[in-house]
Amino acid sequence: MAQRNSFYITTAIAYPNGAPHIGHAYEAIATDALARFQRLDGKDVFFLTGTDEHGLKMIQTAQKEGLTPHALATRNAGRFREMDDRLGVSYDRFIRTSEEQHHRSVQEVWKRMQDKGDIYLDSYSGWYSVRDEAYYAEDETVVGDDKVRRGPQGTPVEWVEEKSYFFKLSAYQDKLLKLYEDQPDFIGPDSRRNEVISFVKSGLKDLSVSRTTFDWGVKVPGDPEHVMYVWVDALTNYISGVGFPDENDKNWHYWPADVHVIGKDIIRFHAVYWPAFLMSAGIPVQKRVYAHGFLFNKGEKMSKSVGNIVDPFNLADQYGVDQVRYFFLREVPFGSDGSYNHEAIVNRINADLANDLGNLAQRSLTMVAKQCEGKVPEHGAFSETDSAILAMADAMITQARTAMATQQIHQALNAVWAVVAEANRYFAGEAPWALAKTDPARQKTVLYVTAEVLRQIAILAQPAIPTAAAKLLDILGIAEGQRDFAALATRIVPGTPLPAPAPIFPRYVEPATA
Ligand code: ME8
Repeated sequence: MAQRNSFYITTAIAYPNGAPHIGHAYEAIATDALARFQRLDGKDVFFLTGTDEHGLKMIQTAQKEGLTPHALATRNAGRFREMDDRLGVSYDRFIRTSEEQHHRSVQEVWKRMQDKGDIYLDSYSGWYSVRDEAYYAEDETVVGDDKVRRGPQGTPVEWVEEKSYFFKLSAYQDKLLKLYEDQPDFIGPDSRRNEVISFVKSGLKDLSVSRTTFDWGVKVPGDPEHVMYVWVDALTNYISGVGFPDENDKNWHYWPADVHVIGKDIIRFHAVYWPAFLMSAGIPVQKRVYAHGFLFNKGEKMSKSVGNIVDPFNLADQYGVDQVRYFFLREVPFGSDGSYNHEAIVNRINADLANDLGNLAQRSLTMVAKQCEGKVPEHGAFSETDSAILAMADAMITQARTAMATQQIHQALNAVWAVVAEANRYFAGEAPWALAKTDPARQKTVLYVTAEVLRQIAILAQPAIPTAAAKLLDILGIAEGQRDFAALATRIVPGTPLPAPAPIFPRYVEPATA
């Protein structure tokens, strides 16, 4: 059983058949923001990510590159880990499905499903998409003008006919429908929930769960001629990641996961197959699956196979890590598709980060440094406008908590940046620069209120922009132990000495063209 205060969150595990692309970066950044938020909110968080290394797609790419699948996986898993580290993704464990412990975990799940009577041997004939690593019914495929038959995600399918073990998915149709009914939060957003419910209602067929034509995978216990279908193996990572099959493992208490964050193309695997496997194996099902949308580069769909990948490392080098994180999290409503381009990124950086937040911090704290002896100023009685902006800042945490509980990351950021905008109006309206001579006591109060509002903004901005928010908290003189959400209930302390205000966000300037 999960301990009361724990929070377990996962990303999908990526196929390391190529280098990570921006879709992977997006999922990692968003999941990281959700994990950081819960950590700051006092939860004991476990954040799992990793790579999905078996299956035909890996074999075929490895063959093309003249490598073994394991060598290919090792090379690219390293790149995924580097991407996470580069983007400040604060995972607790990076799992690779080629790990021995994971193999034991998958075999244990298989044995339990078999003991339950849910696995039987037969033969499969039907359509398979290597790119999706998915079986499709004939009526889910169409033959295009180019004579190529494709599945529902638009990827080519091939005819497969071989001896195979099956999982009695059909026996779980009613149990799954009951699960969706009893736990209305099981699938988000609602559009995906509806899609899954209608898929399950349309009737579930038993699922082919082993292959005999290749051996790169987890062996079926007692029948080593078969390797398991890669999705049985891949989904099980979520429990291997917290110690399964060792239920005495120190991390097992995190299960069931609070949320699996995935892309919309793999909702069926997570919301239909995975809970069915878990029910069969007698393991509690996850609490929630949340599917984000797809990112398009200027409106064009990208993928490793299509070839128009945008490299997340380049993006981070060009714009900065916090800038890229902020852009995707604020710009794309989490759950919807989004597109991005250079102008949109630059606009967000310069308007929201450099101008609205960076300049406000710089201007107000420079004034504090020069005119208030470099200490958080003492304040007098608060005016109505002071109280209004403070109340607005105090209200952010409740809005952010509500939004983040349902993965509405953009809404949490909207709430914070609404306060940034209001703080700018407050600062302009109160004009503290003009008060230095006319009413120095009032100037101090305005600068105090501004510093306090900036402190609250910085604390709440940490999940999205961890490095810049930490810099802002540094120049506000906030101690390391005073940066979590519990500290929002306090106020910045007058008299605290402040370091010289260093800039937080430089403006983005186009590189000079030769
Ligand atoms: O699906 N925009 O791996 P994967 C946003 N191994 N998200 C995207 C995207 C895009 N353009 N392209 C991909 C797999 N994703 C399986 C998962 S989990 C047990 C196994 C997302 O490398 C995609 O939706 O193809 C998925 O959540 C993740 O990136 C990994 O995709």
